[in-house]
Amino acid sequence: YVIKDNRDSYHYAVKLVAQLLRNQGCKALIADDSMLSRSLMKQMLEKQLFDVTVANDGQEALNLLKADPEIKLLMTDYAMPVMDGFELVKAVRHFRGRDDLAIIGLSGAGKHGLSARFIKYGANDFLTKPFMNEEFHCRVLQTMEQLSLIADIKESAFRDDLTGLYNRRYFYQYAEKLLKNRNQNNTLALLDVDLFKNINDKFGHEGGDQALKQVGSLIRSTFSNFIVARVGGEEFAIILPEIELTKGREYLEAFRKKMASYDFSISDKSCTITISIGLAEFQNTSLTDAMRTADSALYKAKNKGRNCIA
Ligand code: GH3
Ligand code: MG
Ligand code: MG
Ligand code: MG
Repeated sequence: YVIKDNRDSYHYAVKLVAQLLRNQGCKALIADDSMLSRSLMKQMLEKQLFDVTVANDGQEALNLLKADPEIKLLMTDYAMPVMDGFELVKAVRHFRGRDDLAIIGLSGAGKHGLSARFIKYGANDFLTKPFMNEEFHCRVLQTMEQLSLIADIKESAFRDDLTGLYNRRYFYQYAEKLLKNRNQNNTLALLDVDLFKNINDKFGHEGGDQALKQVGSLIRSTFSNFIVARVGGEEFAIILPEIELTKGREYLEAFRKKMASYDFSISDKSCTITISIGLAEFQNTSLTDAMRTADSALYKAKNKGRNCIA
């Protein structure tokens, strides 16, 4: 049905199908006091493969949004009992940013200035009721496409492209936030490949890259439930949330051994690679401080002769 409406543009249809695939399983919420309007929009959003929930007023919608961070699209009417569309948009933007939730405001025709106010309060777009089906689909599609683009940009900004791990930027920007307001101890591990210069000398820079990729995927698969980042050339960091130092040390010691006996293959030649590890325990303190502690522990591990933990 959606495709039929877009017979005039083949390219648009292709783009649309790509976005529909991304919409699949995505949650959308409709806030509207008119039953007719709710069921019409629900049908239309289901055609775009959304998993749709409805609310009769702004307050009900706000509660649903607070309870479910998986909702990615909000379609909201202006005039509703209890809480109107403007208040809803204003309130929801306090905890759901434009990079995380798309909002389209709606209202009956003939009320000037509503569209501008919706947008000022944080909506991404606006539709006048009664709307043309094709316009409804185009606007929803475009708004969701923007959300997807933001997700793609974020993904590439926060990933290290050699290893596919999170990068330093992600580590410092997000890891700290994830740990805030938790009252338990966390362990931070800083891992540095031993004598990596020798690997580069022996196998060339490309061989060195292959080694880093393999080290990265070994770390990632072993610590799949934790936050892992490549924080420097041949340096990796792992956060083990709510895990005490003694326990953390056990995990890292097991990993150190696993790595030391692992058979790496670089340019079809087998070789061994070892790492030195610095640990720090922290609670609510800044990650930068914990990194400083882990870094001086790492320095000790190197001095102790490498392939060990401090
Ligand atoms: P140590 O045991 O003391 O850590 O010795 P090291 O040789 O590993 O120490 P150092 O930190 O001095 O050298 C790290 C080297 O890693 C230097 C740099 O050329 C290399 N390196 C950094 N990033 C990359 C990368 O992305 N690819 C490759 N191939 N090499 C890298
Ligand atoms: Mg209404
Ligand atoms: Mg280093
Ligand atoms: Mg090194």
